[in-house]
Amino acid sequence: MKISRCQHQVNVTTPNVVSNTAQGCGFPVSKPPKPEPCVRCGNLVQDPSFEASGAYWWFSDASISDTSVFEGTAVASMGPGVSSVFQELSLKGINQYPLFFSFNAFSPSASNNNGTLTAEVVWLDKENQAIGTGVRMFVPNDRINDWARITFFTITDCPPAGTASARVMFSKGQGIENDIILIDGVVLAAINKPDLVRNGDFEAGLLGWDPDPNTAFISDHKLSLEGAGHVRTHFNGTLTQDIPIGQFSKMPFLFSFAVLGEGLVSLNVRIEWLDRNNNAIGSGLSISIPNNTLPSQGNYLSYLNITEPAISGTKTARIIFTAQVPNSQYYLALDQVLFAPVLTDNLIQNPSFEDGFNQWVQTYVTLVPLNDVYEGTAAAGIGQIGGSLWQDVYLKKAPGQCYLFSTGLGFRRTNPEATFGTMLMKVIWLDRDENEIGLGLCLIATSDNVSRSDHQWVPYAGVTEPAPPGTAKARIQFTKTDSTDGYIEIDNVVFARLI
Ligand SMILES: [Ca+2]
Ligand SMILES: [Ca+2]
Ligand SMILES: [Ca+2]
Repeated sequence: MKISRCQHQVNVTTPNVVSNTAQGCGFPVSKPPKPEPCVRCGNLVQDPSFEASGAYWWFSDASISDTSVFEGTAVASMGPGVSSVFQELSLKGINQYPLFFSFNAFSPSASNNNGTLTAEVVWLDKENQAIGTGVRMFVPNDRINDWARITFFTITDCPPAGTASARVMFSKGQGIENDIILIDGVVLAAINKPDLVRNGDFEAGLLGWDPDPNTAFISDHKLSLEGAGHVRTHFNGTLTQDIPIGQFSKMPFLFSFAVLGEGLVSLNVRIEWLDRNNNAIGSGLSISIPNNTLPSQGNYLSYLNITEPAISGTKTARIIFTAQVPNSQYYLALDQVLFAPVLTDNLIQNPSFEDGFNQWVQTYVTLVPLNDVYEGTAAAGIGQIGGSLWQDVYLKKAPGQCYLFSTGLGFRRTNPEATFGTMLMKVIWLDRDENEIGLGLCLIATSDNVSRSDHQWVPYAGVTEPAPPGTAKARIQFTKTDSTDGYIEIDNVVFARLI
């Protein structure tokens, strides 16, 4: 592990950070901090992709499998029946910051009843006693299936004083038939602030949310991604929440949600900045999901974005979901909305290929202008001969800092026997002369992407190691091998600092 500038300073800065966070979990009372937070910032999970034969994980009725791998060459396979997989990890240097938590789940089994899944982070003191729960997600038993992979995103609360380590644990309930749940790509990394959304998981009905008209977006309990509640609409309409962010003015925000659509439904999502009189004074984010994307997904699809920084004078952020549901036989459902302050906006230029390949460099990549892209009107596609795509991103004061990387990958086949090849996604550190000085992250999306649909989007996410001394830029690079009748598309690329 490289010694970073930040790690040298941990002991020096810890008292300040703790006093900042002592009042309500890092919410400053007056001015927002302009932190150079000196926090252990990379992925805290050891062997996050189960590539080391489970050496760092405890398995009960689980094993390492090579079928339907999400990332790398191996996955944790839970079941049949009751199973648990967990790891205890040190939180040294986390300084009571909350944690961003992500993982992917899928089932290779045709069973529609693979058992329930809980995913939790438990705070442990130095005697290894549980002293609190950071997050506990419940996934209903018919949610994880062989239709589509689901990438989950959530944020814990702040570890209480005295927290020394954390237990990250997945627990699967009894299903029927050959019930299996695969887990892969686990990310647990410090984030600047907790989630600010009220009732973002819709477990308390529509508390905190404003549907318009009020027949749109009703509370529902039959199709949840997480927990036992979500919202669903069979009509055109909007769903809005206003979030006071006066104390976080000029900060960007991580924004995430998951959406399920049946039929030719589309969704537009905006974040607007409002002043003290509730007048809109700017836009932080606008994304659109075209009407062929969700029906081919066959399950919830999650999105992860970073807003522009809130503009001066912003007191409130307004989240606005606008659903287009042209036929009441169709529906659109939402669950698991997150909105949390982070340190930078999205550092990728033209992240969604809405301006073609402007800012990107590519070899054998085609622009895909279809109405089933992940976001907007276009994606970048790499086909049968393979290809590569990259962008160099300027970084400010990078040494010692870590960055969140995420993207949607679309697996499109024109033949049931198609292979997709392998997509490598790398973050490479560059010095000011563009010499390559280190590898920050490498994610491997494999060809073994068994799903029932001919086109499906799968979100990938990872957190880099700390950038080494001399880092001035990062190259965000995608490379795909050749394949037969299978294409992998790229859309909605994110690279930003969480802490
Ligand atoms: Ca793996
Ligand atoms: Ca829910
Ligand atoms: Ca796009």
